[in-house]
Formats: sequence, structure tokens, C-alpha cells
Amino acid sequence: MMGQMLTRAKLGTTALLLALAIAFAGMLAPQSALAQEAAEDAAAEAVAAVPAEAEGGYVPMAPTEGKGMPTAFEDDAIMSMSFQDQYTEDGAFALAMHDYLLLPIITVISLFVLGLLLYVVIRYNRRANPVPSKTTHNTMIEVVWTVVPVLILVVIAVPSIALLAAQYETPPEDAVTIKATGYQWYWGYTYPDHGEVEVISNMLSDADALANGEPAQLAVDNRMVVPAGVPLRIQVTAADVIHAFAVPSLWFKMDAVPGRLNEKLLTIEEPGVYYGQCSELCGTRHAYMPIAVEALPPEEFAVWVREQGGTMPGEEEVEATPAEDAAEAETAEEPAT
Ligand SMILES: [Cu+2]
Repeated sequence: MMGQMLTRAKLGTTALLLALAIAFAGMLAPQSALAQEAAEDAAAEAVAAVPAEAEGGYVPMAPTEGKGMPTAFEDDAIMSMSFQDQYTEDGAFALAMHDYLLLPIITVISLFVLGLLLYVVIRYNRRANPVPSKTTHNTMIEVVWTVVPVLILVVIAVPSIALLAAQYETPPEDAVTIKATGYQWYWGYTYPDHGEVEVISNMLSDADALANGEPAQLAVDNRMVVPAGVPLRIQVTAADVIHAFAVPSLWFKMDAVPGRLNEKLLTIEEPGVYYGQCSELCGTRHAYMPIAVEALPPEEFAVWVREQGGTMPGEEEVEATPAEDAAEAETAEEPAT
């Protein structure tokens, strides 16, 4: 008896160590084939659906139906059970993990437990089994029902910890910084790399949103415009109470806490309009402070920045330096003398 208990304890410890070792290996390993597959799928789906830019100026992009927004339940009931389509590498990985790993495991376990319950109810009820067995131990089955769940958890832990690590990746040095500030009850976006650009973003009325061809209660007057395909350093904070900056199709959710600057890397794979909402109860108009992120090709983003009176990094107000002004004044005086 004692020996048996010891063996079982040893087995448990070994399984635990194995689980930790594999989980740690998963953290170090680059994203698995699952992620690559998902990313390829997303890239294949990437269509040039962006309307051609009118002569120079910035024109707000028309959103694509079903992209970066929730879909109507009656249109596509099955798809509505999962997440929105994802437009970041982490999001594609997470979505694939949910659809191809977690959901199948949940389904199989639920059906298996349901089957066991039905079997016991039918086979071992008092009428079918009047004299119950007095068995209290079965080493084999106890080992199995310990080891199998451990193995299932290890299988889940490997991609799960890899995803967790990927989500905490530090933005590279040259990432474009955008600071999102939550206010009661709207969002403000500042662009510290681009001069004095500040965007105040309020929800459009339902009538205005629908007239624009945008989803009601998600459309805003001024969007958070960002470049697509380049790393963004999104800094999130709040000016009054706690808000949360969340865009489901970009796999992005981060608390906006007064006095704190939370930071997260975001790389949006393709141009588009992506909608989100404040995701922290922040007061009476919490439900009416949506987020609209418009990802533009980098050239068009530069056009937008200039229209907002900002500058692109490296071209800071070259035309208005005091030295140049002085030089100009001198040349203007010369012909007179
Ligand atoms: Cu809020």
C-alpha cells in the first residue's frame, strides 16, 4: 500500500515537472506552425479593398462589411460563435488556437462526460444494479484520470504560454508611438512622433453613422489613424477614471488607468477600419465611447499627418527655422541697396 502511494506521488511529480519543462520550451520557441498557417490565411484574405485615394488629400476610408466589426447573428450564425476575423499575428494565432485546439477539446470532454453520466445513470441505477459493487480503489483508472488531464493541460499550455509571451513583446525602437487617452466619455489620440497632432474622437449619432455606411454606435467623428504594416507603440492612459482601450479584431485590450502609461506593441497587417469600444465600466456614457482605428498605407498616413498640421519624423519644420528666416530677410533687402 505504502509503495503504491509512493509510486503515485512520484508519478505526479514527474508529470508536473514534465508539464513545466514543456511549457517553458513553448515559451522560448518561436510561434508554432499553427500561427504561421493562420498568418498565411490572413495574408491570403488580404484584398486591396482600399478605395483609391483622391488627389492628394485624406478621405476617411469606407469600412468593409464584416471586417473589423461584429457581424449580424442572423447572417452568419456559425461564424458569430467565434471571434471576429483577426488582422494581427497574435490575433490570428489566438483565433486558430481557439478554433482548432480549445473548442475541439472542450467539445470532446463535454461529450465524454455526458456519455459517462448517461452510462452510469442507465447501467448502475438501483433497478438495473440492485447489488452494488464495494470496489473503492482501482490503481489503473486513478493513474489514467490523473495523467490524461495533465497531458491535456500540457498540450494547451504550450501554445497558450507562447501567445502570452508574444503579447508582451516590447515594441522596437523605431515603432510609431500613438497615445490613446480615455476621457469621460470619449477618446483622445496624440502622436508624439508627429508634432502637435491631437485627435478628439466622439461617437457619431446612429443616423450619421448609418448615413456614412458605418455601424451604429461604433462610428466616430475623428478616427485614430495609423499606418498599416508597421509596428505601433500604443500607449494607453486615462485622464479621469479607468477606461480600457479594446479592439477585438486587432486582438488588443489594455486598461487605461489615470497616472499610468500602459504600452503594447500592435502591428496591423492590412489597411482597414477596425472598431472597438471602451471595455471598463467608466460611468453613465461608458457604452457610448467607441473606438475606430483606421489603418492606412504609410504614404497615406503621412498625408493625413500633414493635413493635421503634424510632421513626419526627420522633417521637423525645415521650412521655418529662424536661421532661414534671417537669410530670407537679407536677400530681400539686397536689391534695395
Ligand atoms: Cu470608458
